[in-house]
Amino acid sequence: MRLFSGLSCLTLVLVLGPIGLTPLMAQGPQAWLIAGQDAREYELSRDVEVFRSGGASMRLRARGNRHRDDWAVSVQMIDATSYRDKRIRLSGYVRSEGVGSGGLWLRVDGIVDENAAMLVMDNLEGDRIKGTKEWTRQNIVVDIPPESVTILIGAMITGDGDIWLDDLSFEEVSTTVELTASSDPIVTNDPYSRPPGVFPVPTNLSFEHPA
Ligand SMILES: [Ca+2]
Repeated sequence: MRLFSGLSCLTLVLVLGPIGLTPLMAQGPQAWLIAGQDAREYELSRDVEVFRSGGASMRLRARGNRHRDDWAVSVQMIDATSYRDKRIRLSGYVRSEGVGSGGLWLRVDGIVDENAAMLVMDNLEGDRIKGTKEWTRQNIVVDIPPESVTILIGAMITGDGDIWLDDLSFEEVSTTVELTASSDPIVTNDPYSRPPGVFPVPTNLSFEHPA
């Protein structure tokens, strides 16, 4: 277990709102929500003009000129039960225009000593897309601990600009595939309560379905 030192404000704030992730505002593609302390400064939508495949992608856009340290995430919550003790790879394609930074993120929440805990977190810090960039593949590989209850996946944006996400995949991989983050639990003082809106399996990963 570790303290908050060295963690980004993103991690800290998500921990403070363990799984509630308020406010959750349904604006985007089916099964996707926007969250984060600055969520109102951003807009989540399904974009039918810019996409990598099919006829739509997911877009996160800053409303006006944002501060460099503002951020928001898109999120889908998945039941972790069937993924426990497995190595999972989340991959997808990210495109950006004038963005502070952006990229995939993944977090695994669960129960430790009957309290809510963040078990694994990877937001590709240091490896995010910046500025303007065409479709770029990103990967997150983590082991899903046995205490896991929910897996949260999505894209994050900081500062100004737009990012798009398309063609996500979420799959079990061999343990020979290198991890991008390891389990480093942060346990809260709050009892775990299961959030609403958890999907049994990853849903609408190509963003073809509108809300
Ligand atoms: Ca698509």
